[in-house]
Amino acid sequence: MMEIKQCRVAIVGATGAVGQEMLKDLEKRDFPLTELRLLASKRSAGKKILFRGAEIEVEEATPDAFSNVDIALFSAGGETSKRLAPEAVKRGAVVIDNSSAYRMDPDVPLVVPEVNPEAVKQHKGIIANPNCSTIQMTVALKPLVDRYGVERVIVSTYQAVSGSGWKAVEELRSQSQSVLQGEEPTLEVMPVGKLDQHYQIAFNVIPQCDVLAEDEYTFEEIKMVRETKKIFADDSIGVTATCVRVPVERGHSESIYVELKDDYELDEVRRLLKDGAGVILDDELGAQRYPMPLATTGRPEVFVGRLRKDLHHPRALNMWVVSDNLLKGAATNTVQIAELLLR
Ligand code: 25A
Ligand code: L14
Repeated sequence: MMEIKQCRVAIVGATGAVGQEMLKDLEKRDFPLTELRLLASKRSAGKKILFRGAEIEVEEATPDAFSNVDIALFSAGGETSKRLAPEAVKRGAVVIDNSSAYRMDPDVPLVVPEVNPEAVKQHKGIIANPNCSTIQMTVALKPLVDRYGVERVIVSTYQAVSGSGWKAVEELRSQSQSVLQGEEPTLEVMPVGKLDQHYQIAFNVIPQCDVLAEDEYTFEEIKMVRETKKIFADDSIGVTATCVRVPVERGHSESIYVELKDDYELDEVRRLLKDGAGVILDDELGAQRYPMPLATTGRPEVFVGRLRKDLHHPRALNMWVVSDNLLKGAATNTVQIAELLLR
């Protein structure tokens, strides 16, 4: 790992749903940068964006835009990362990439700062930010992995549309409006797949996030399986995922069944989660307290509730995990990785 002396930062995809949150996080967390460059496609070049009270002009992301950049935060989709991340590294930058392009590359650390911060040290220029659904699940599992070991995980997700970018958020809003006005909604974005076949997401639920991958699983589901093993550096954790899109703007929810390796007491699990790094336990069903996407929007933590013993398997438990997919699922985790680099 090379040492970073100055801190000139670039955001690639600065005008996007995640890029905008990166900008706000750098501001909120008082990130010690000396210069900030905002990059996007040609379409957005010339746009002006406020940062710490001053206007910064968006530039087209080209290879030479990375000269004199120390850390480049990428969130402009996989194709852009494949094309430009090597160019940034060639020019001396460390890339922290939000796309799925490099996550499973053995030379690229896949990092959740609360779970495997030490992996950052192995980087050769590129560090990958995991998938949003995977990040929040691993933060919630970490205290259980450390104390009991985890044998098996069965997860179903309830994913917000902002995971697919601004276009998807706009689609949910305009479809909702059309339906309420008695008009025919336009179907253009959801689900994001390989076919030109779309379904209404407003007032509906779509059991497909991302494209078909293999063995009848979607790529989003496969990412959860593979990335979880890589982050915990343990191929033996058995993960099964079903990823579902719901008409929510922001905040992914997950129903998680966990089989532990050791016996457990629910009180102890509760204590461990309460003290877990980056976790907020919000769990009192009798008082109708549990995490929900609306309440987690804008917050950087992972929220856990609905903790209960499985009624069949003595070493299993069930929980409900919610987090802001644009923050801990993307922008905040990326900025936290950048903070690790500076330490
Ligand atoms: O390619 P993938 O992997 O399938 O990724 C698809 C989408 O996923 C989002 C991101 O959406 C991406 O487009 N995404 C990526 N990683 C994510 C993550 N970890 C993620 N979502 C959640 N979690 P997005 O729209 O929010 O952000 C896209 C950003 O990338 C910039 N970009 C696109 N192509 C680029 C590029 N930057 C450099 N080079 C390229 N070739 C993009 O910049 C944006 O910042 P932009 O200039 O396209 O500006 C986006 C603005 O313009 C509007 N807009 C979008 N499409 C059009 C448009 N305006 C006119 N015509 C259009 N066709 C948008 O409203 C936005 O404000
Ligand atoms: O792999 O559409 O990081 O919700 C995460 C969000 C892929 C798309 C990733 C979505 C993206 C996914």
